Amino acid sequence: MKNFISVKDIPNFKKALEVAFDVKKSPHAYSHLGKNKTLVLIFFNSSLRTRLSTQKAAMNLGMNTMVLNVNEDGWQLESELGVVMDGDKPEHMREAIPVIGSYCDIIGIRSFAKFQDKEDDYQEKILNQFIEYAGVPIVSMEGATRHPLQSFADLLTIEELKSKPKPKVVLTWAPHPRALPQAVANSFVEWMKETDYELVVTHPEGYELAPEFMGDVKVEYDQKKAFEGADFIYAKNWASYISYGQILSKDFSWTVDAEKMALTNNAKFMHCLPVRRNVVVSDEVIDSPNSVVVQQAHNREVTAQAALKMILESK
Ligand code: SN0
Repeated sequence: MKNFISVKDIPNFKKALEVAFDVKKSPHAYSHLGKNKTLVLIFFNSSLRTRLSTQKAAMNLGMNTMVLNVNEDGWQLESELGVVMDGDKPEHMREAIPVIGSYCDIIGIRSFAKFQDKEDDYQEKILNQFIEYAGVPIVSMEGATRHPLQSFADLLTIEELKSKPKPKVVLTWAPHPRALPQAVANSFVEWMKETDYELVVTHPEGYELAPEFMGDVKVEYDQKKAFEGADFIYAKNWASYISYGQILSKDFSWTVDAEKMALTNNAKFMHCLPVRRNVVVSDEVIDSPNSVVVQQAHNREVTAQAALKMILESK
């Protein structure tokens, strides 16, 4: 595997899952694979799980890691080509990226949707500049449109917990005080489409995800109907794609609560975290034994290690 940006980068989906199970069983079996190799993690946005799990994954493989929080510690980077740089950004990505690449063997990069320009976000302008100029493999730690490390962990979690070959998996929109990217939801749909699961997406009207991700995935606008018989409930807020970046609703009737969970087939509750309690999900649900958010977060380490291992092995 050269880069890890989307599910399409994985040469073999089934094999990738086997790698993840193997890494989970024996996290230290490949501690020489990354010897004398360095992973640089570049953050343009906040992180807790991604930073720690990816670093830990690299350490399990014997890699060295360096982390740069661009907005706090680095120079502000210009990304537009051809601009007169007389403003507040002292350095251009055109130099910064190959410089970073010269210090390491793999780069992880987090750069959320900016919600200024739909095309810029959906063309993954920042990630693609890294792919073009770094000279080393690039791992997305959440780009503008996808969060593949999250989706890989979501997949592993469902595989570990499913009690039938084709579970009903429901992705539900939930309210939120801020406009959040579509990346987690897009990516989840993209990965679930590679499985045999029954996938249903539910959200209020106006929150339709991009057609390039949804394809013919079933949308059920009635959240309660969507929940009926579900084996997994995956909650996530996202801002509107159609009215790009806007909050069209903060309707608390979409919060995942115990009453709605009672409609399911004793479903597991999933969320990528961080989660706003009693906005996205009630305390009662996230504190219940059916909540698997911590296992899901732990699997971030496992699948980051699987992804890094696949890259190191093909270098
Ligand atoms: C990010 C998102 O894409 O939704 C990262 C999720 C892994 N989430 C947030 O930025 C949440 C921030 C908030 O204010 O709750």
